[in-house]
Amino acid sequence: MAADVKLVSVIIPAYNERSDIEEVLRRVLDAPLPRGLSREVIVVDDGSNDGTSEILEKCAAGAGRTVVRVHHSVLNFGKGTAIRIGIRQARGEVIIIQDGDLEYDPNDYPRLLAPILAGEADVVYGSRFLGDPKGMQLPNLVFNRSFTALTNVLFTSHLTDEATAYKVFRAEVLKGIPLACTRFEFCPEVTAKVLKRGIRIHEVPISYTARTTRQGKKIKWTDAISAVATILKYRVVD
Ligand SMILES: Nc1nc2c(ncn2[C@@H]2O[C@H](COP(=O)(O)OP(=O)(O)OP(=O)(O)O)[C@@H](O)[C@H]2O)c(=O)[nH]1
Ligand SMILES: [Mg+2]
Repeated sequence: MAADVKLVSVIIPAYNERSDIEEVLRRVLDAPLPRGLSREVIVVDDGSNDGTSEILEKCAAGAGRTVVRVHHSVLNFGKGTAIRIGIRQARGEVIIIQDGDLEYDPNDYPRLLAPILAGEADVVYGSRFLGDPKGMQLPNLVFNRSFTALTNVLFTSHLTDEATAYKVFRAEVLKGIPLACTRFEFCPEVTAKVLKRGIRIHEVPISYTARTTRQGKKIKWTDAISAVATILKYRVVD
């Protein structure tokens, strides 16, 4: 049965994204949405100290009819904390997690939303590997592939891209899953908890153009260790 969706909440965690955040917001506000849907945008600026906060205030004020709410944290608490703050504030029936950089393309929203609108899925991941990922560094590629394989073995799933940032949920489902993540463990924690609840993750192909650490990528090899520890932990505990 088709889902009754009117409002899509786009949650953007952002930390020191001075060079990209204005363009990200523009693309999010301009992105096509299926007929009848409107959007709200919740940016969680996590103690940025590079001018991101000021840019966000200017953009929010000039956003026109779309609601853009900016939450400023005093300190840097991490991407996972920022997403949890965004989830609490979201009022839409569907939640899209949108990174605050230009690696992912908001033009993919209709494709990401389609399975939920058709009533075929509660959770949709945008798979970079079903699309044509550009510029992904070899260590990231190897980790993403291996980590997805590990997830599939642990949870008897058939994912092609667990660590994608484009994760879309029916809000009711996501709000019903208690999360404890603070930094980059959002992805493995939410994946484990969704799969453990017997909820199928539907994947659709997306486009992706990676950025490098010099261009602002913050995830580090230590986050890979943390991801493995997190997925193993939530295989065992709830
Ligand atoms: N609020 C908040 N956002 C963060 C933090 N660290 C990273 N981010 C945001 O999270 C997003 C992803 O960070 P990246 O450094 O690009 O890492 P990535 O490889 O794309 O990471 P994932 O897609 O999360 O696996 C970007 O929008 C960052 O601004 C943080 O400490 N707080
Ligand atoms: Mg990124």
